[in-house]
Amino acid sequence: MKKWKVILLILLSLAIFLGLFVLTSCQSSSEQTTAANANGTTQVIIQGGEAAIKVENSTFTPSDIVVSVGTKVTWTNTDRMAHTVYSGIVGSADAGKLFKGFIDTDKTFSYTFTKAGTYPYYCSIHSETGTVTVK
Ligand SMILES: [Cu+2]
Repeated sequence: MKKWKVILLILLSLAIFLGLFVLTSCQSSSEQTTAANANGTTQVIIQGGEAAIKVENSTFTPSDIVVSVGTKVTWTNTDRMAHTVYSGIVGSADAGKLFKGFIDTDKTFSYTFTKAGTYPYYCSIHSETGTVTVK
């Protein structure tokens, strides 16, 4: 009788442990995946409908993100100075054609990417750069 109770208790705790493990592993895989590139930069893959990029110390963080079509990307400026988010490459003919955002301190700028492609962007004031890859 006693042995039977011990076995039941072990089985029960094992079931709880496995349940928690499955639950936590599911949660971590649904939101975002971070992988290091060969060149040492961090690429963040966002699978949801929204992505956030911070502008701090004149740097876009993360600078390279991969999002799915239809994702709204929001840049938040936490610097004491203003920054801009211009689509394209500095000096190119299509610079600032797709989007052109001015972000003051503690303000945000958002753009929803509706087509697949690679979208480089830059700050027209300090020339920091980033890339949004839409898949
Ligand atoms: Cu800037």
